[in-house]
Amino acid sequence: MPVVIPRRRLAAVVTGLAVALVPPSLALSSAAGSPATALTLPHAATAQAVTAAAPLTVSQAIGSQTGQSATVRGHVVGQPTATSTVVRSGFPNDYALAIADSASETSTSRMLYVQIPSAFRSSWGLKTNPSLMGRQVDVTGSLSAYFSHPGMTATTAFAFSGTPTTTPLPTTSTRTTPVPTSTTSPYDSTYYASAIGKTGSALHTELHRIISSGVTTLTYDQVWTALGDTDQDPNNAGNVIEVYSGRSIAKSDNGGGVDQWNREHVWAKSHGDFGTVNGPGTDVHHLRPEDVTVNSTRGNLDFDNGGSAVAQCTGCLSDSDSFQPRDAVKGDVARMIFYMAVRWDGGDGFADLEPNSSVANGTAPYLGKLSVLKQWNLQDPPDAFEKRRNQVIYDTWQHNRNPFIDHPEWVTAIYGS
Ligand SMILES: [Ca+2]
Ligand SMILES: [Ca+2]
Repeated sequence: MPVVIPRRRLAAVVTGLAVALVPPSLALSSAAGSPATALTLPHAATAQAVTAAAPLTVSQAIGSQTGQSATVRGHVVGQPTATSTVVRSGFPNDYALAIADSASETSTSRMLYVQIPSAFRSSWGLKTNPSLMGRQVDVTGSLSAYFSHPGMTATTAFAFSGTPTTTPLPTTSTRTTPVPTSTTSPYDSTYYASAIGKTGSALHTELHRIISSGVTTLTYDQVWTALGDTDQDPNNAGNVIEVYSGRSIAKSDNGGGVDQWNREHVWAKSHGDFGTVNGPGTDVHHLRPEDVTVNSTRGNLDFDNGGSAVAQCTGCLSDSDSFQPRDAVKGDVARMIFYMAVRWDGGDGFADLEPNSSVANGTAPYLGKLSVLKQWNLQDPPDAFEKRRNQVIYDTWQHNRNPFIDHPEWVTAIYGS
């Protein structure tokens, strides 16, 4: 099973007063129950980096996107939600900060986008802590792009400037309890009970077992009716919402004609060549209504950022080897791909589907681009429409769930950050 198991980073770097703690969703390992005192260095951090006396300015950090670890000092100026969008109020979640050398900066070109790993979100996320706006902070992590913008990823420490770079533990329990705590689901004690506490390939294997048990497999004809239910327009019960284009269209206006909607396979069915026989090709978790023409433009392209505008699909881009959906469904697309990878593991007459780093997969049972899909999962968390869809599929149609809608952090737990 070609699962990429994140390198274990059960790491707490303790150098004098400096403490850098990786998020618990990454820190958990098969060594469940072992104390989190095994000291190893995070992948890109060095003792020098976390104790460095002179932090970089934001301007220097923007000009030094080398992947190296560094500490950067800047003022919190908002939350990035897309490459060129930083919100300054009404923060949607705790996933990212934008920092700048000036507390009054409004140009995103002079901002650094800082990823907030799950363990730090309750203390350093703007939705929970809007009073952070304007504060000067020191952040330590890898100088590399985030939201396709100069950034810092795999952040290992946050501190107010002028204080020791000691980061309070997000919660006292996360160091020793082998359970990701950033998301809870009503199904944790039932449907997911046997998966809780697992990471990496063990989590992949257990989720595969869970979501492949007791499943009702639809026929391709039944998918029409199912999509009318799962993707119903919340404002018009006679319509569905097309996934990429976002257009509301009559449920009855389906078929193969221009401007009708049809059944889009988000995991393109040629990638693994599963067709539309009962199985991956009729798994409604990744089937969505889409405009016939837009569906044709997407074709079997892998997913990636960039390209030119797509007709009839506002916010969508495509080029010769990839397709990018509108911002509002980037996470939905990513979580559908991760669902398919865990649901379909071979041994049942179908290929073992997995995401990879390519945008030239053709008919291989892979779909890219993994790094971008992971980014989309973070930047577009599940909303009410996506959650309702998962519930309707579980209650009415297939009786299995997409674990990554219930626990988006499980993408990181299985596929790394
Ligand atoms: Ca979404
Ligand atoms: Ca698989």
